[in-house]
Amino acid sequence: MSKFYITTPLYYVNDEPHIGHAYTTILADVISRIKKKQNNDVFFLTGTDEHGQKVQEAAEKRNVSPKEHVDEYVTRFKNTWKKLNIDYDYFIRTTDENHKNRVKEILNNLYKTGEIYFDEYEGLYSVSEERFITEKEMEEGSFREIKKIKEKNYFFKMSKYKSKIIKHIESNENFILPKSRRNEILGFLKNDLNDLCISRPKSRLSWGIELPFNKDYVTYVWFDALINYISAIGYNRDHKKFNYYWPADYHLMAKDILTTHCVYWPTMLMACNITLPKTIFAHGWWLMNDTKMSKSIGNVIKPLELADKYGSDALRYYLMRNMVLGQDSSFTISSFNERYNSDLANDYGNLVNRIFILISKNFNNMIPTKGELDLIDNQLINNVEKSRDLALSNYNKLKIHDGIENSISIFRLINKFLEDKAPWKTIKKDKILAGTTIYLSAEALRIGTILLYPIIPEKSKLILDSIESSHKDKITFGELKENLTIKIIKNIFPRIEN
Ligand code: ME8
Repeated sequence: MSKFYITTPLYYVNDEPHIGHAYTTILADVISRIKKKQNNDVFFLTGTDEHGQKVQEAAEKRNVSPKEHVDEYVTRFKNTWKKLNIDYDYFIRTTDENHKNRVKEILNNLYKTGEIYFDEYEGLYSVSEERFITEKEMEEGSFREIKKIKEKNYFFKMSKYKSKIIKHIESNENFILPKSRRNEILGFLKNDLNDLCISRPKSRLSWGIELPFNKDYVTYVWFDALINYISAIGYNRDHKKFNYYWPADYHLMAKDILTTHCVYWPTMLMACNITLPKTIFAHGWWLMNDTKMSKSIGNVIKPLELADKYGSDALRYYLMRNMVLGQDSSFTISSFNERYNSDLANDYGNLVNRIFILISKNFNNMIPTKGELDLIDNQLINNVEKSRDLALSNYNKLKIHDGIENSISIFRLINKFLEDKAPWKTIKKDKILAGTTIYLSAEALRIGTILLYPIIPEKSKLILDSIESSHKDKITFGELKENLTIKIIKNIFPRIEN
């Protein structure tokens, strides 16, 4: 058994969870479930980023302490993940005592070894992004509320690691994926790399982790938040656990936070003499009318509303099927309805109904026994096995949308097989022939359903339970028990009527 450690970003606790957050988290959940099925010892981490200016301001506005504010707001993320069947192993909050202590230890060590120094600095500061920006970044225009600030601060010697990080990226093809993002970071590193300001004076911001070597300052939110990936798995506390899970196999995120993860984080790790993560994977954005979905623009779709209306599986399915990993994708209600109706209601749901009705009507709710196989039967088995192998190989390459398509194509094969064999006709003359057709259809349905389990865990469990199977079972033909009395389920994916 090998270990597999996967993480999502720590979402800003102030924001209400939207489709973008849901996408990354569902993707991590799907990958975790796929890896578990392949017998990996998976650790799946998610959580919330709870310090900083915006949290402090939001708490002041609500007239509560920042701690009360985050304790209340974190439940919105936890409830959403519960509703969406996110099976994480640990939920970390940057306000956890353990996390804060690890951050302080790291700061202390880096200060002692001279990796952090004190200096006066005059520069451009983006209040909205809570960080100093370069002249070039200001000219590019994506930063708001820019002020010129002159103050004394602590700096991490990030510039010192410039050639080392370039070398690492160049010699590790899978360190940043997809390739386009890797090129983007290598392009960014062609410019000067500044040292990183890692403190904020308390006169400006008090809601943060206090610097262990100067009580008048708190830690810059990114320097604090990135450390979660190691503090959550026992860094400097549970050495055995840390050495087992680290380095992370996948840090998942969207392309908006590439620089912090591909430059700040690795250089911080280098300064601490810690191995770098294996892969940083940046997926695309969910767009609404060609603009990124984000709270500040106010064009967000709330996942809970969709999940309440159509079920969490329907939402998980749409998000996984409609985004090609790495590319942007547009969210529209009409594409949601279309996808649901064509794949889940028609191809899958109707097939489940059809097979279950055939079994209840003609075989007294029992899976029929199978007789001799003919050419068409063997063709079905071959084609289903081909689709299954393609699905597994695509899942392995993280081409989740292709893996789903291969799995759904199994249901289309079964539908066609049933049309060709018409067991509702043959049953009158040859019960064994019809029974064989129905047995093979139910068995192929079982295989397709197990393949879709990581994407739609709730509905697939209902179907598998009804035939006394489980997602852990083998996906080869011949596993389904003959003469088994099944629980008939009806209308598993009711059509969405517009
Ligand atoms: O950046 N499409 O938190 P955040 C796809 N706290 N994914 C999206 C998305 C969209 N329109 N919008 C958000 C932060 N996401 C920091 C991270 S990590 C140590 C600290 C997802 O709440 C995507 O994963 O802004 C993106 O990278 C993340 O939410 C940003 O979350």
